[in-house]
Amino acid sequence: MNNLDTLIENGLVVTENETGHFNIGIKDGKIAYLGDENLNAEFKINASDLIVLPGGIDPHVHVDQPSGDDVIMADNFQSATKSAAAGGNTTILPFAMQIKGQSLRKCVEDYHKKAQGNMYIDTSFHLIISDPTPQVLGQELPALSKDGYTSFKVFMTYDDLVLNDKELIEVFDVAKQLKTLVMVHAEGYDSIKYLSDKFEKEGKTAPYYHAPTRPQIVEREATHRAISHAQIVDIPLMIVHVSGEEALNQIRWAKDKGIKVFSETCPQYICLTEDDLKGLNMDFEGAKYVCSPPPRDKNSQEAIWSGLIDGTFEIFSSDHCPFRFKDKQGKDRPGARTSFKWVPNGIPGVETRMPILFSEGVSKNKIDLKRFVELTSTNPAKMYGMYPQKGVIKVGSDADLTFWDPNLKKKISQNDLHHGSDYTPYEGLEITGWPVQTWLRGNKIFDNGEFTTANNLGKYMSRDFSSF
Ligand code: DUC
Ligand code: ZN
Ligand code: ZN
Repeated sequence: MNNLDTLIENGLVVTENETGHFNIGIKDGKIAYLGDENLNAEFKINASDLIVLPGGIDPHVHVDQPSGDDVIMADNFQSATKSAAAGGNTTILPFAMQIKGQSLRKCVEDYHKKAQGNMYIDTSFHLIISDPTPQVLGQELPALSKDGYTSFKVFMTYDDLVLNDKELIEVFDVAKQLKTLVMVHAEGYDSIKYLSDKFEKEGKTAPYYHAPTRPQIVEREATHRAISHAQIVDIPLMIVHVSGEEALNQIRWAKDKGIKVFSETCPQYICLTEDDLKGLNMDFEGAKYVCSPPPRDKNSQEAIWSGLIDGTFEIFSSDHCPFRFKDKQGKDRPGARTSFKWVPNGIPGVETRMPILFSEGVSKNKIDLKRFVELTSTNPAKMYGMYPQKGVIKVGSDADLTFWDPNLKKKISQNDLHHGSDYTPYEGLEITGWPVQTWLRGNKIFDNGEFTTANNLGKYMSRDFSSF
């Protein structure tokens, strides 16, 4: 073999088939060797105290997404990908969100303009379909799927995004023809509307009331409805950001029947509860935790863990959707202090997703390293058509690697994070096990708190179809 560029020696490595101490050889940005030989290389790195895993793939993040007239998302592509890299990720999948009336192609072009030259790590877009016109369904989606946009999200709630049942079924039908994967935001519009109006009339307007106006039953009903529509059309479905036991039970029910339903959950559903939305004393502090679906209770956290442990969930994503807290164009937008309805929905989390699952899951012996890798990297790669280029340490794959120090203990602190938000909902959470280096296609991009490459090494990836 020609000289390797780099040999990473003796780390504890999770490969496709086993977990053990191996040497990883890198040549031209790809993994060129995996084994125990001591080959020649320009650079040799001793990783014997570290765990070396495939770079994280966060398949559910929102970046620079229009969020209403007077609201600005806290991250652009530069800050989001920087923050993601520091959190051990080498690929993110943000959404290109269609605004009603807009051509999907134009929407995608706009996001490319924002991302181009501003990516620390690799990036690929899902589409959000808010306006399934005959032109979108008949021409734009087929053309975009050919160009590698092979997944899209639809919403069952929000005034500007909601699709009715007929529209959902029509989109599902097109997905079937194109073999693309549909992601569903499952919360029922009409029940949320009824409950929010009722709570507002009763003067219950603090940020906390975001949670009881979107209770688990609202998510459970929509999850069941989406699954039923998918069953009628006969397509696989991805239920995103599952928050609690009730929706999870619908997914288990469907899987037991042999219906192809996949699902993801997120850090907020194992670390936060709806009590966090109460803030200090039912005050505006609770807005820091407003996201949809909202965090639930301790029982639901346990249920979510059971799904992470037993394999029900395929993916652990962040649903990073950052707004600044002390900002009139963020959580504190006009009207937000008069009703929970106006508080922007979403919390930051791309940098803390993997440390949280490592610490709460691996360090506390709830899941092993193999399952950690599946949930945070391999399954996202397979689900969204990037495997085996991404998501695995294997000869021929991109040399996207994260080095973990399993013994490093540190509390999560806003001061240490790189996102554009001015707070983290996980402030003070003690973490055991941090990513200390991130490598993108053979380049060390992050090393113990320092960024070691330029901010434009990331590439846009067009994707294959899901191989799940
Ligand atoms: N859905 C998301 O996926 N992210 C943030 C807000 C929302 O409703
Ligand atoms: Zn959503
Ligand atoms: Zn989201």
